[in-house]
Amino acid sequence: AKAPVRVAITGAAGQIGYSLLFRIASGEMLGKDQPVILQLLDLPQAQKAVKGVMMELEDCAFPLLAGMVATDDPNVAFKDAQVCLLVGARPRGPGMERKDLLTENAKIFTVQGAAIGQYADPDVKVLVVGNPCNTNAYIAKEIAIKFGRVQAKNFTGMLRLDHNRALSQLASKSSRDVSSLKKLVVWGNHSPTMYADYREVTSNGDNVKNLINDEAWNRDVFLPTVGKRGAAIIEARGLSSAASAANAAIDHIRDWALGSNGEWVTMGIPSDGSYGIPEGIIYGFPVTTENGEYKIVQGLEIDEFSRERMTHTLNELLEERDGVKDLLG
Ligand code: NAX
Repeated sequence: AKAPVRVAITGAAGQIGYSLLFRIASGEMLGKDQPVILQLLDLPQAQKAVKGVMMELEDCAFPLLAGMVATDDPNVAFKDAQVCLLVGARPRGPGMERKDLLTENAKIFTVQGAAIGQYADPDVKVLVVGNPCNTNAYIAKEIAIKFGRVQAKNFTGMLRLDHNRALSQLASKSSRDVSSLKKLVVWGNHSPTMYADYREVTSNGDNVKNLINDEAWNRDVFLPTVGKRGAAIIEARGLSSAASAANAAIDHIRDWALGSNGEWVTMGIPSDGSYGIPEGIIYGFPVTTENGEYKIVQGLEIDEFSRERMTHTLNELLEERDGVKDLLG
C-alpha cells in the first residue's frame, strides 16, 4: 500500500472546508489508491466546529483516511505537509476597505508562509483559495522562500473556478458537451478583471470561437458573466460559492499531482516572465502538468484585445502587491 500523503487544510470549519474534506478523504483529489492524513487548521474559536467535522469524517469510515489532526497552530498544521490548501482567510467585514482586507489577509499569509517555509515538505504543493488569493499566494511564497527549503514554484493561486465557470458558459452557448472543450485559458487575477480567453478553444476539432461567431457576446455577456459569477452566487444563495470552489480546488491539485494528460488547465502560478508578465507575480496561465510539475503553454498569439485585458488584470495585481510591500520586509 502507498504511504499516506499529508494534506493540510486551513479554514477547515468553513463552508468550503465542509465541501472539500469529505471528497479528499474519499480519494477524489489524490487518487482512489492514495491514503491521506488530514491536518486541519482553524482559529481557536472554531476548534469545536472542526471537531464536529472530524466526527462526521470518522462516521464515513473512509478506507483512505489514515489519520486526522485539528489545531490552531500553523506550525503544527503544516508540519511535513505535502499538499496545503489555504482556504481560511479574513472575509470583508462591513465598512472594511479593500486596502484593510489586503493588510488583514497579508498578516495571515505571512504567518502561514513562514510556517510552510520552515516545516512543510520541501516538495509541498500549495494552493491558495482564500481571497485575495493571488496576492495571498504571493505573500506566502515571498515569506516561505526566505527559509531556503521550498521554492517559489510550490505556490499557486486558484483560477480553476473561473476556468470551470467559463467552460460551462461556453458549452451552453455553443451547445457542445463541456467535456469536449479543450484549450481554454483564464489569464490574470481571480477577480472580475480576469480574462477568460477562448480564442483557442476547440470542441471535437472545431474552433468554438468560430462556432459562436459573436464578438459582442464575448465582451458584453461572456466576460462579465464569468467575472461576476461569484457575486451572482452570493445574490442567489445568500452565501458565497462553496461546493464549486471546493470542486475547483480538487481539480487544481489533482491535475497538478496526477497530470493533465496533455490538456491545458489554468493555474495561478509565479510568472517566469512569459507573455510579458513580470516575474514572481501570481498570474493565471495556461499550463500542462506532468510528474507533479506544471509548464506554461508557450507561443500563443496575443492580439490587441487580449493584451489590453491581460494588462488590466495585471495592473490590479501590481497594485495589490504594492499595497502589501511594507509587510514583506
Ligand atoms: P467561511 O467563512 O465559511 O470559512 C472560513 C474559515 O476560515 C472559518 O472557519 C474561519 O474560522 C477560518 N479562518 C479564518 N482565518 C483563519 C486563519 N488565520 N487560519 C485558519 N483558519 C482561518 O468561508 P468560505 O466560504 O469557506 O471561504 C473561504 C475563502 O475562500 C474566502 O476567503 C473566500 O473569499 C474564498 N473563495 C475563493 C474562491 C476562489 O476561486 N479563489 C472562490 C470561493 C470563495 O469565495
